[in-house]
Amino acid sequence: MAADLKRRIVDMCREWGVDMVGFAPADAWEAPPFEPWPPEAFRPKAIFPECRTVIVLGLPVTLPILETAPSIWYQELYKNLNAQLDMRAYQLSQFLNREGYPSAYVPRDGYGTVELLLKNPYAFFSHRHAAYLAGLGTFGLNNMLLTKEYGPRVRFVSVFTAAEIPGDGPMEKQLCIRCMRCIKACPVDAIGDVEYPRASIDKFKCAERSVELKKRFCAPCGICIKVCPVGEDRKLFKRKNMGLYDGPERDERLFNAWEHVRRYGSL
Ligand code: B12
Ligand code: SF4
Ligand code: SF4
Repeated sequence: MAADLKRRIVDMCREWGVDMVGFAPADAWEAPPFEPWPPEAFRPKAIFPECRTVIVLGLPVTLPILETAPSIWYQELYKNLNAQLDMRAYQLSQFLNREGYPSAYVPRDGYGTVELLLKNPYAFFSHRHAAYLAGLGTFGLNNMLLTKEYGPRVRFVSVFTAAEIPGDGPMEKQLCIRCMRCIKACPVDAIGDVEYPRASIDKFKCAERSVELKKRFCAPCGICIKVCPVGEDRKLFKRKNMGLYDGPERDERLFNAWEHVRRYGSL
């Protein structure tokens, strides 16, 4: 019964074009796999007491678009993915409600405006931790969840449901290869503390940069996810050789194309 429901959810998501789907038992939050871990009030059962399973959906950030960041192109992709994630998560929660399992989705972000984050840089629920417990990936030094398929170039959304569905995770193998590219590339030195299995970042420095980029119509920054070598998407786009960016094989055509994009539609 539970396995059948799981299959129906996965099939429905595939039809929507959402290939990345994971399931995490709500109880998994109560046994922190590492510290720091989201405090009690930030866990699924505290927010939605009926919750038994958290279903996480992920959509990839297209690498060649992200490479132009900060740019209007990446900003538009970011908005597009956000809208799709929220829509699919809502639809999934409604499907589950119709099936008789009380369910509610959590929006992909959950803050009014980035300026608010300068005072309080938290959301009421963390999709990264949900994706980790759902077996979709592991934390990288850039503080993002790295996936096998797209490295950190995935955005997530979650659905809380009373349905008890078998879980998928967490993933055993650490995906971050500790190359330090994200740390070196951050323009405001926001990534510093390199304690494994996850690093913490200076959320305020990063949020300040986002506020500045927003005024120029090219937020968010995204540099620490574009420079990460992890992800099979690099194969498809022939970007596995990181020397294309900063080695002797540096591809000038790419740099010219990014500069072109950045000259238009933003300040
Ligand atoms: C607030 C926020 C930001 C802020 C703050 C940064 C941050 N790292 O939290 C700003 C604007 C700076 C930001 C920037 C970015 N973000 Co952001 N962001 C969020 C958001 C809305 C909430 C994160 C959160 O508060 N989680 C809740 C807390 C509990 O988790 P935590 O912050 O990890 O807290 C831990 C520690 O800080 C510690 N802790 C220590 N003391 C305390 C005290 C308290 C009170 C708490 C609560 C915790 C705590 O415990 C926690 C557990 O380990 C999430 C969406 C979401 N709702 O999950 C997206 C999200 C994390 N962002 C995302 C992305 C991609 C980015 C950017 C790359 C920008 C971009 N889109 O291009 C950058 C990358 C910055 C970086 N390297 O971390 C993605 C990550 C996808 C992935 N693959 O991992 C998310 C999940 C959005 C999404 N729906 O996909 N982000
Ligand atoms: S999003 Fe930009 S400013 Fe924020 S941590 Fe990543 S590289 Fe640094
Ligand atoms: S850029 Fe390197 S160090 Fe940073 S998260 Fe990716 S693999 Fe890890």
